[in-house]
Amino acid sequence: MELTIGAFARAVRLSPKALRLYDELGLLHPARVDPHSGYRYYTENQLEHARLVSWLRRLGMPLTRIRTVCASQASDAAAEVASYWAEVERLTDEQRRLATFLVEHLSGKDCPDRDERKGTEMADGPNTITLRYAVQSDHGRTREYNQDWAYAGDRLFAVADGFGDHGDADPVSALAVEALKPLDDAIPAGDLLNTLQNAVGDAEIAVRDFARSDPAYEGVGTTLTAMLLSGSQLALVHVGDSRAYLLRDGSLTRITHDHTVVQRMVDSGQITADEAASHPQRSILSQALHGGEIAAVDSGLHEVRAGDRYMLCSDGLSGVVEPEGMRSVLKSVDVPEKAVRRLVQLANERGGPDNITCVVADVVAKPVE
Ligand SMILES: [Mn+2]
Repeated sequence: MELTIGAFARAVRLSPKALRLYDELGLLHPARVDPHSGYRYYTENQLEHARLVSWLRRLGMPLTRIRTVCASQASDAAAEVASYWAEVERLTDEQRRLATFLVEHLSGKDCPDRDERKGTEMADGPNTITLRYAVQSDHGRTREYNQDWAYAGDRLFAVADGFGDHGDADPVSALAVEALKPLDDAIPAGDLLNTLQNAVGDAEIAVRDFARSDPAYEGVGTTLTAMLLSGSQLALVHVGDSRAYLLRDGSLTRITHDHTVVQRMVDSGQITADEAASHPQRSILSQALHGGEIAAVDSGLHEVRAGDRYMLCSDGLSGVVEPEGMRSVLKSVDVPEKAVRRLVQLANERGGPDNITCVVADVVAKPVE
């Protein structure tokens, strides 16, 4: 049965204005628009869809993800909502820590000894944070093609490692990275992490569309690890087994968790981290951007400090150069271009069994003039 927009709105407890907005956003189109009067009509079959959209908006889910949920089978949709909510909780945790820090910081503001607090990030206020960076991607010694793709700019850096047969097309990793690149020119107003997550949603759609565009592309996909700087905050998104590391005060910390079957075995205590490093199935991914299930993307916010050095790499580097080898290069080689070159060279010296891609980004504080 056909319903007028008013009747449909009442049935789903939304305003006609909200329904017009959903139409504009591509979330829910009327079943029919009268060509003469412009009146919109809906069908009863659309009631459930409308309620779902409304609930997802109440959750605060970004539009691209709502579209994905609506287009998915129920079980995939459930997994997507669960993954979205896990991200929200992680973000809330980060924000809680930041709020606690701010309360402490601002409480100390009236103290005459506040100059002693200069070691904290906020006391670096009159400085602007910029990045010095370099990127290199190399075939390695044994692969015919380079399926890695990377980008480094003033705000954005990203590494992606594509897989599957893509014929003559650019590697799928390129689709993912290109979808993020507009963020390097301008970050839309709003929450930094949400902005980056939305862009990853776009990247995922680009990869999915490509993977489904031709049966020959079945099984193609990519990892994606990316960071976006705004002010003193770096947002991080990560899916797959490329990695991000932070060198701070001389020690190297991995800040991403591999989405691999073997890492799951480590997490559940079935094998040790050492066994994982040489496990024959170590490159089998548990999450990636591809034509199938929606990926559970990890994300987080980092407060940067002047002197921090971030490094992103594909598994062609981390698979053959142990953390201590990376740390020693990152600590001793000052210029990012040279550090990147040395790391790629190290991986090639160890056989270069895979494509090798590496980004190094140094956090530099520039005094405001
Ligand atoms: Mn690889």
